[in-house]
Amino acid sequence: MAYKFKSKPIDPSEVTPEDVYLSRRDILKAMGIVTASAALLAACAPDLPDTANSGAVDLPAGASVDEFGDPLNTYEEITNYNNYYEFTVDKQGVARLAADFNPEPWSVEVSGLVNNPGTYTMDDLLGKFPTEERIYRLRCVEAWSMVIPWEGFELGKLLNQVEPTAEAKYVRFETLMDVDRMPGQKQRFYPWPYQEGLRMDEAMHPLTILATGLYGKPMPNQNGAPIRLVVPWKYGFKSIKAITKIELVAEEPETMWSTIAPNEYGFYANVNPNVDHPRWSQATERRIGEIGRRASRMFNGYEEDVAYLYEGMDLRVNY
Ligand SMILES: Nc1nc2c(c(=O)[nH]1)N[C@H]1C(S)=C(S)[C@@H](COP(=O)(O)O)O[C@H]1N2
Ligand SMILES: [Mo]
Repeated sequence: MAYKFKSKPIDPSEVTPEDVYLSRRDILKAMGIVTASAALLAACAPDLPDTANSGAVDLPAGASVDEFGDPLNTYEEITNYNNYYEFTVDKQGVARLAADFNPEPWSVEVSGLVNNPGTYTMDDLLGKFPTEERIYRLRCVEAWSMVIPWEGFELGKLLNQVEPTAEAKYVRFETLMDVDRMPGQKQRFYPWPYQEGLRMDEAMHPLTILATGLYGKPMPNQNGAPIRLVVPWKYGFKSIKAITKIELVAEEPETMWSTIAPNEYGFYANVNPNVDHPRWSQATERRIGEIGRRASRMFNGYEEDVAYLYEGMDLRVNY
């Protein structure tokens, strides 16, 4: 793998509260992650303590490349080629159809197996959880990809706040259900509302964010305003948009795409160039804005950060 964050020794005091969910051995592994996150964070957080990015890959402030040196997609590309079936299945038509969607007021209900359930307005969330820039690759299961500078905060911070109980093993997410505002929901074929899920350790992983903007601006409607999930090592469909509900549950939740076609879209949906979709190869992808195709990377290039989550699992079975 070409991808390697030059990790530096890290003071255990810098390890964030996800250690609550990790064994001591996992914490050691997680240090690489913390460093990786710090490197991404460094792109936009001039007020970070000096220790946060020394020795790590440094992306200069306002970086216009990802950690592989690949350029960011333009704002125009990111906002005019979208998957958002609540509006239309036409990727180049989402922007126009979503233009009048009003994402205010908005609140997110966090419930289920937690000690502190709550309903958070966007002001609550943005007040409690300062956002930072994360430059991530987004790789759609349809084999196209982009590099996107998201603004967001770690989902784990919100989950820590609601205190999942010991029974909570998965997190379930739901998109707004409102046929009047989301005309695509008139298509009865789809089992609305869109829903998705993560295993608890995936949800707590520091790369997993709730994104509220991109390119330093509030989230455009077509990208999932006002708040959407971004899980960069998984196929894009896991990154559910316009979230209104987050529920902590004991069993693996149903997801919209695995309900529609369980043999094609599994629960895990980790980017994996070695496991083809039943109808096409996943070995390569088309980066929007480029001619030709490029090789797809294991876990979308985040292998060193996340492979430990799947140790001992057969990724062909758990696709
Ligand atoms: N609610 C909802 N979330 C969704 C989708 C959708 O149709 N509805 N499409 C998914 C798919 S398939 C992809 S590839 C990404 C695309 O995100 P983007 O349009 O911001 O690039 O959103 C995901 N999240
Ligand atoms: Mo996708």
